Amino acid sequence: MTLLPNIERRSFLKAAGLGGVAALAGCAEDSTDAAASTTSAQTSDSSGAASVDVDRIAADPTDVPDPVDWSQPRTHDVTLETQELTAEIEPGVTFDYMTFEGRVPGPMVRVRRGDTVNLTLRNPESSKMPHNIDFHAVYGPGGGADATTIAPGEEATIEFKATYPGVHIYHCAVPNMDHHISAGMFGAILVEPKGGLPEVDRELYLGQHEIYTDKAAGKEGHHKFSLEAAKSEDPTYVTYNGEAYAFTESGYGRIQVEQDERIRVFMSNGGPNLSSSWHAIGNVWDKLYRDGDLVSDPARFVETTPVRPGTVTAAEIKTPVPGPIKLVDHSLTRVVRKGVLGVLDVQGEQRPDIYDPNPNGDSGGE
Ligand SMILES: [Cu+2]
Repeated sequence: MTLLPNIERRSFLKAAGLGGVAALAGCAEDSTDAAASTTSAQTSDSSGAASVDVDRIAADPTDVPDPVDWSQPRTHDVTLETQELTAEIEPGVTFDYMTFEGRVPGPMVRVRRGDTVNLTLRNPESSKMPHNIDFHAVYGPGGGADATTIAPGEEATIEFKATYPGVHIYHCAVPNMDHHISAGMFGAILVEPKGGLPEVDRELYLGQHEIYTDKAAGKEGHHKFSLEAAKSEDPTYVTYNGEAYAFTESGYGRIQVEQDERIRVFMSNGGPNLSSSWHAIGNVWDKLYRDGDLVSDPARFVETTPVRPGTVTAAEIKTPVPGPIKLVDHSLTRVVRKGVLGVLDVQGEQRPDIYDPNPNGDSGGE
């Protein structure tokens, strides 16, 4: 996969005169703000945007641990550090994220049913907030949250056995958990069944969630978390991997895949509030591991599936024809106005027996 470095992304947007999500999405209502902000100076000082700690908060969707290739129970030592980082939701729009390991979603933990996880959560001295972690793959108080609640400068260790299979979410679960999750604190733990998962050509890992801020989408400057917006469940942004339009030509670029692949996508919905109506435009969920259930027979040929907050769903697509496959939440205002769009780019030969965009052959195409 090729991803454009963030610096190219910013340069592209400045060169194109695009200041925000409204302009990118062709949204009329906020275009005044977008236009005004692009004509003002682009420095972060004058726009009110904060200086960023990292150029990129969005995890690479191809960063998935290798499949289980062992057949006896193992113990895994896993350390996760909570990191509070200022980064951009989109160019010119900064936000104070809270993360596991400085990325959204947090790293996938991948184990086999019956394995033991020795988990250390570390909260650095520089943090402002307490954090913890609730694994939905854990039998125990708070899924581990009760024993891992730590102040800045502390760490805590728990050990748990992955007794049941499935792909499950993990998230921060402190009292203000809606804020912490909206700031990025969620991920996935994949507990493979003892027989493993069917082999596929490629696996991808995405995380959808909502960001509730005190400004309109696309308004340049520093956006603060808005409790009012959260209580209304009216997010400013809905994103894959914490950034608006991250995996499109306006962001880090499309995710490059090949023709005739079988691709398994893991999609963790952190929420904190909204159910996703998950759909692949121009494709179908060929196999759907509904709600992350990896033991029942997968559903077949499902067009749109709910992925509720607090759930990781796995689904497989095939790529018989070239062109874009757009992964969306089919609550489409979130796609057009709020950022939740990721595009797979299938490279390959036309297959007119399956799809012919020009059956009369009368266009001036290449
Ligand atoms: Cu937290």
